[in-house]
Amino acid sequence: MFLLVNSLLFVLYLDLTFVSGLNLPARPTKGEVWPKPQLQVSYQKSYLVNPQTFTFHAVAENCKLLERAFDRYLEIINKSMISSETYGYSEQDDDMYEANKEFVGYLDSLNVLLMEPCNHITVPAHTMEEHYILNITTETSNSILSASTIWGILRGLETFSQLLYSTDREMLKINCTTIVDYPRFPHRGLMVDTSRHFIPVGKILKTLDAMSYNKLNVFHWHLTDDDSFPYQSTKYPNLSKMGAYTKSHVYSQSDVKTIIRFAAERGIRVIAEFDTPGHSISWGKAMPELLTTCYTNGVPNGRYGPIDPTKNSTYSFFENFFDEVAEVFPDQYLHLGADEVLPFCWKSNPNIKKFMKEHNIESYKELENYYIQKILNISHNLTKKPILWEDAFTNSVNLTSSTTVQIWKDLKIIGGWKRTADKVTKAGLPILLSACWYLDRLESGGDWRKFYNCEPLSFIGNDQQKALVLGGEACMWTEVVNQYNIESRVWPRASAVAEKLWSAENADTYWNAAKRLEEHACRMNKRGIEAQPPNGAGFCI
Ligand code: CP6
Repeated sequence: MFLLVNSLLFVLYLDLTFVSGLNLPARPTKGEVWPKPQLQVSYQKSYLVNPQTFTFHAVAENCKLLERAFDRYLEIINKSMISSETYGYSEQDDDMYEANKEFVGYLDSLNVLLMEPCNHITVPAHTMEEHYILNITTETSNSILSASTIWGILRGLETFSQLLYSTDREMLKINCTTIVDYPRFPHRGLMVDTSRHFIPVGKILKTLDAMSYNKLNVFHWHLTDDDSFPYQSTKYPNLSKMGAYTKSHVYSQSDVKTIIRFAAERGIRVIAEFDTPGHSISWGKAMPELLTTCYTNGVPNGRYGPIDPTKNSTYSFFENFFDEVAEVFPDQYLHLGADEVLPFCWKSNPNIKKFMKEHNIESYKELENYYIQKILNISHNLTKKPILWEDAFTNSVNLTSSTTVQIWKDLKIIGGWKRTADKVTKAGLPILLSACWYLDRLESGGDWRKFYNCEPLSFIGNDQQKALVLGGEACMWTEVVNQYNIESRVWPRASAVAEKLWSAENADTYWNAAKRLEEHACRMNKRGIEAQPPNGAGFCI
């Protein structure tokens, strides 16, 4: 009896810790890399590094992007020192950690070998090459970071900065190691909604910095939605003048340029999303004629619905608008939204009914298709590659393989996201996965586990289908998030997604990852990012 109760209690305890995420405190690692490199061999030998005098040395190609990166990482390395208040916190631990290690001297500089010139490069692209090799050898002058492209060097500098750890008030340490690293997926994104709450430029830049600490490479900017229109258009300035929350809740053209340049310097692409025909009420503040007028009992009721797909003026407007957007946002991809189109307002409007009859359009889904085809044509004519939320595919819009489908729904009763992934890739379309990575849903401590356990290739499908998975994005919708809680809401939870998208499948166990994430969150804190503690009780040094 006693045994039975005891084991029952034990099972219950395990179950509780699992369900509630009340994890045992995880001791942070020292100098482990997040996301985990594809291949790393470490040796029981270490260098001391003096952050005051350490330098990078470009041994081949050099350019502005590389010089700027050196400056950034020297500053980061300077911030990696243990803070003087916590020095001496647990010397015994350090002694144990360092006991078997042989110190082979001082590492004064790192040779950086960039093989391809980068003077002509302004922004990264979907096809960017990010492979790098980092070798911290036992021969002092031979340590080298090499890559064919500037993007690979940026990833390698991040890794190098993470290898440095501190146990001492004056010196950093680095273990001798060999790393060969490259991403599993080319598209590793973070989506931020700046319509439900305006996120100031400074916060966006900080987000981009934190993205680079996690080797994320796409900033998906959900610029507009029903609630506000913060993008200041050159051609149509009234859209933000009337559609933004206030005249200061606006991204000017110069703000946008700043964000794109700042992102590019960190190897991050900026993909703009202008969501239509749903989620577009804010466009109507300046241009009500773009929206469908809703009716009750045959008379306009003062409300507006989705974009009005029946008017020619709608399409000439979007031709002009997207012509501007195509130039302002240099990335080859453009997100056109097309999620959650509600038919009620269309149904109520007699002009829409009349139009549908005249054009033999038999359903509201068909009407939605009619609109989306036209918008896709506009984007194709601007030589942009469109991305749409999955709703367009599910509503059987006729899509060609140049359209990427972003999966965000995970309805278990109809097979969840895996079923959708199978269907969309069977149709030959590239996909991005977001369904398991909704950052706005915050659960109690340790909830990065659910993000970490989501495997993008775990759907049924052949190799050809799996090859269509471009990657994925963590999504930060901002209905209940603003500039004051966005940082701690995103980090380090999005770091879990970053590792799923960069590192090899099954690169690490959850428990080992927990210790590494503990160090990584502290590292982000040291660099000024207000990352929340990922696992439960603990402390940073
Ligand atoms: N806004 C827009 C949203 C969401 C979507 N599009 C959304 C829907 C459901 C959840 C979270 C976010 N807030 N424009 C869907 C892509 Cl659970």
